[in-house]
Amino acid sequence: MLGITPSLLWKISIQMTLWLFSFVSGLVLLHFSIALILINKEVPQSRGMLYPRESETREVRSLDGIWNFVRSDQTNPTQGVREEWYGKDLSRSRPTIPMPVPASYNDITTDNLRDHVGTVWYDRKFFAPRSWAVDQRVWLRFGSVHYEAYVWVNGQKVVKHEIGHLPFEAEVTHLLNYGAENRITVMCDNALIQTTVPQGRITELPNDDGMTIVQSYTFDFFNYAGIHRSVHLYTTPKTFIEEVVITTNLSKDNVGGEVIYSVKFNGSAVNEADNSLYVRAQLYDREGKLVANGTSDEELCGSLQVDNVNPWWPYLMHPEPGYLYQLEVKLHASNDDLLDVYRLKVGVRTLSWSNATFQINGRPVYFRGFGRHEDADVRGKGLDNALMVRDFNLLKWIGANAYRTSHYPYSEESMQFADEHGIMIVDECPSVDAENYNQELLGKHKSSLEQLIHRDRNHPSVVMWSIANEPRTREMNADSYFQLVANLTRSLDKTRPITAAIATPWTDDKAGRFLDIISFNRYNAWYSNTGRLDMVTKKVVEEAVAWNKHYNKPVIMAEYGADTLEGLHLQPAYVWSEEFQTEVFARHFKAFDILRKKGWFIGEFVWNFADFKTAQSYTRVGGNKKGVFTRARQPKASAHLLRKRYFALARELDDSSFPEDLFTYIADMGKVEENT
Ligand code: BDP
Repeated sequence: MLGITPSLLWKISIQMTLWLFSFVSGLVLLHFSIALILINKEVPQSRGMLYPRESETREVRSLDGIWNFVRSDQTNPTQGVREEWYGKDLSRSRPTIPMPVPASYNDITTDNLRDHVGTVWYDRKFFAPRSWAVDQRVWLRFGSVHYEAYVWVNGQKVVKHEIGHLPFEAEVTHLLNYGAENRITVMCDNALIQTTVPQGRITELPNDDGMTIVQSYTFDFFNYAGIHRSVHLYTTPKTFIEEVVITTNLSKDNVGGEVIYSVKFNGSAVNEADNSLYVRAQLYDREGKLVANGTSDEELCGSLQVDNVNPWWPYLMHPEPGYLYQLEVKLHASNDDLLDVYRLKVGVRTLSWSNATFQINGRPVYFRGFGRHEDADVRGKGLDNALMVRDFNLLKWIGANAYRTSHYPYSEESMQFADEHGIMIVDECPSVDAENYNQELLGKHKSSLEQLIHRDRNHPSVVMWSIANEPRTREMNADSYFQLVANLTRSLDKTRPITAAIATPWTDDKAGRFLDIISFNRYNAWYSNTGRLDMVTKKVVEEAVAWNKHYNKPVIMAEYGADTLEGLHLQPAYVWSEEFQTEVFARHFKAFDILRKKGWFIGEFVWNFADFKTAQSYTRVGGNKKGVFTRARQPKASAHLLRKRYFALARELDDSSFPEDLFTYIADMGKVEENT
């Protein structure tokens, strides 16, 4: 067994203890007792998990497709483990239904699977070719399973992973039947409690049939669950490249580039004392021309010099944005035998920041972007290439240069796409609305950042780490908690600044001093002074100035917006109408232009890119409608306005030109506008 029963019981008992405690002692006492004991403990270090890529030494096979699926009885989540459902085909324990992978399971069926709380099971069969039995290793890798996953192959336990949106893998060489059929079984648990990231609560409530289990959470997006990203089998040689870490530099004039690499290998086939393995690193440009090559030192580190380098630039900041080289890493034995080959894309760029600016390749950046969600009809948070490509087309159409992966890590495929298209990413971990700071939560929060940085450290598109969204930073011990989280983040990556999207008023905030860049979320004319368009501009300016004065750091407005029902038109503007959203944006633009002149205001991010699903609530009509695009990815009126602003900013700041269709011809007026 995987220790499942104790783990699940533990989750539930912690939950109940917290409830009981808060009931008896009141919340203040709860915070006190939990908060006073925060200790800085080491977090487990991730290993391996290079994105699966084929090469002359590696094969990759997808296990995506239709799997078999069973939902457990909500009141008996551990039954399948006790009865060892993983020991045979699931269909022999329970009737199964078909379930697509990757996808969230919630919106696939027509019954109430959507609101199921607890465990569900998946299985499928696959063949392992005979050729894989010889002289290599086989790995099983999941792009992400939300929230907690337990995996068996042929009835044998393989791996357990907690925290959604992040990859995990295990070697399965010894568990496979080669030249024969194999079975993979996955149990997935979506329960969120006070010690998960993000947090939630599970309560037992009376219903018409007796009692039922209810999941609640404070965050504002639906807790979609299941096997969300691709499942791969891949092979490596016995001795293989396990890690590649890249950093890059540019000369002052951006003409000379440097790619610094560090490689780790793993392999029992190599004598421990044999430190004469070496790496041959070769860098190719877009045309496939070799531009630099070198051999590592005995630590498997080295650097490549690139003359007349093409730096990685954000979209619209340069005529050739998102320039990527290909780095070929070859691991050789001391006798020159080629052991393993791995290739990855590399963008050469530098980042720097101060208390007033953020620069890429020595040029100041002004972020024009979005908060987003991985969310769509039917597939929920499941990876969908059609949707991903459509979203990037829309980002470029609207002239955005950045987005925040609110409120969790997005797919590896989308990170690669952002690299290629020059879209800057504020990369956020899954901590949202953190509260009741406790030791267990701290450990998992830090681990989520460790896993995120391990996964995303080589992406040129990642320009900032966001360590939380809207944590309750006025609470007791928010300061020591965020100091520990920020310290860990900095210790893992010194090349990127740290931010967090904060909604606590600056007067009460205890986390900002540990950040490099202050991001704040505020909904003027929506959650405060609803409908009052005359109460936006001044308030935004005042708040941004106050944050800057208080912490003396660059400031970003990370969220602003208004729910908007597509097709609802009301003049004069009235809440929920397209006119209102457009007006709210315009009032913010005015504030941003006042703030930009101050120098330290470095970006504006609309909430949200597209409409998305939330938990059911009387404030949400079919979900959150603050999208500039509908959930089907069609523009609302505000999208056309935002497009004009983002391209106007790009022209003013980055000297880029307008797309031909930016202004619709009206009369001579239109021409005048075009020429200014
Ligand atoms: C902010 C949250 C975001 C919500 C948004 C809203 O960061 O997740 O969706 O409010 O209410 O506070 O629309």
